[in-house]
Amino acid sequence: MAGSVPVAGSLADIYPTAALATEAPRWNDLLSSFEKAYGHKPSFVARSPGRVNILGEHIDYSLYSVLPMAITADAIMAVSSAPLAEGASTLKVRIGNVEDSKFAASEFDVPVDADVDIDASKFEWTNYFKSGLRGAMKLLRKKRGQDFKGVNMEIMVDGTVPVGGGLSSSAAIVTTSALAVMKANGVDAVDKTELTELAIVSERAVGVNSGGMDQAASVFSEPGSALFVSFSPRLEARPVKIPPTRPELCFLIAQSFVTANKHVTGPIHYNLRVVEVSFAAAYLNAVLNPSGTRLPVDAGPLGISLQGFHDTYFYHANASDYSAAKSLTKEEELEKLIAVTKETLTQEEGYTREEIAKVLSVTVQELENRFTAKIPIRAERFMLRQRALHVFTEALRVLKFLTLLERPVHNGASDTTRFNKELGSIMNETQDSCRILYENSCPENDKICQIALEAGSYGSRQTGAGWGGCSVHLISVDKVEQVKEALEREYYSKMKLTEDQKAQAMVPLETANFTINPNSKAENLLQA
Ligand code: NG1
Ligand code: MG
Repeated sequence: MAGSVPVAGSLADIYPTAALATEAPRWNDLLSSFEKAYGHKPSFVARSPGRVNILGEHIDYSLYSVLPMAITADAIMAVSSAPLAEGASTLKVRIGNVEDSKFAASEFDVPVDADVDIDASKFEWTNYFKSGLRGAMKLLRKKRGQDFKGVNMEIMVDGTVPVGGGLSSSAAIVTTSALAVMKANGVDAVDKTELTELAIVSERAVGVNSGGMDQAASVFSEPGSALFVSFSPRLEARPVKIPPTRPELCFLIAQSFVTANKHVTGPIHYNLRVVEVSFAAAYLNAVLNPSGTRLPVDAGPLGISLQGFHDTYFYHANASDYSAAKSLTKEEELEKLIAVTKETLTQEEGYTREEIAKVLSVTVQELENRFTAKIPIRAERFMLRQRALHVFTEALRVLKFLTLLERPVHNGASDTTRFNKELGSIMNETQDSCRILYENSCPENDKICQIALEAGSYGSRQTGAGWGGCSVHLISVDKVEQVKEALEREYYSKMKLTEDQKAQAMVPLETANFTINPNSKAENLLQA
């Protein structure tokens, strides 16, 4: 699916009707905060949404396909720009946030002849803008020549995606920032693939070595659809519609209010997983592929991935036993990889650096230079078996889920219930796999899933990076209230929540209208 980012005509092009009553005043607040801060009107507003991941958890950076969808919550930025003074050596950015008590305004200068400097060791909200700026400037220089200098910018931000909640607040801000910088520099049609790729690389500069799911969902999603995103052999996204014959389905998002901060816990959580799956790819390659085989360099954070191992493995299998391997479907390939992983990575207790280095025929120092110098982590043992098994089984679940979701219903109610149960049980398997094999769940989300299932959810799982954040539940519309009441009674009522938190705790997304126009630059919306 190619194309460029559309210019929205009005807020009604962007939000579902039900959201307009709160969005219109919010946009007006943004515009008046801008004027108050800078003394004039902005020239445009850029926007990108958060996302919820339906299926495919922690496999995007192994370059396997995932199934997220955009949500209504988003980041919006009002922007104005001014040309640089003659001979200026820096461009100036002034940036503020509608919630200035939480996100303090700041000003900074960026040398016009160097990359934007980001100190990833300090957690500052403006780093996300800086990373979008840095990526966009790189792209602009590629297009317009290395001496392209950019413009001064004034920016006011408002975000409604909860931070650390697994709904991708970071990608929403990075993508909006990149879009805003492109537009401020006169690019009117931003190519979606370019924007996504630059947002992925930009976000890594903030210190999280993420895959590309969030950025792709933020840029490519279409109203009323989930999105099937593939990363290999190249970034591709296509909308996935739930057949209109199935209006009974609904996804409910529930917050745990456990905040995961990847910037603090990266070395033992997210970034460690990235290193573990890259080790697993190298290890499986060393044992299972002909000696001397090198994995292809790819878009994974460390330049190799389990998908790269996958392709190489079947390439060699095809070469040596053409008839046997040739006809495997994607599903059968994954089944085969699950079996060989169980036979090859037998150590339940994990692997030490020494053990991995030995199999890769390198020294421990060389192993560290290659893998952990770029992504610092803290661990003595690496759980290669568990992590690889999660990735391969999860990749398989995504394919099965997609087939089921798009299958037309033939026999009315009985078919429908059966399909919904099957879809739900795939989500439940994902939750088990995250809890047991990938170890990225948390007791609160396990509890929330259990409560929801007992109250009638078909399938319940933590969504996003995990170790907190939110969960997603597949429910039939007539059971939503029942599930919400159970969660209220058994989870939320036991916490001290603010009114805002209470309002955000549970958000149902009906299939008929579960996404919004995802990524729009809106001009002349001052009257909206
Ligand atoms: P969250 O933390 O939910 O925004 C992260 C990664 C994704 C993906 C998921 C796990 C970032 C920006 N995004 O998402 O790429 O790996 O975890 O499936 O870190
Ligand atoms: Mg994020």
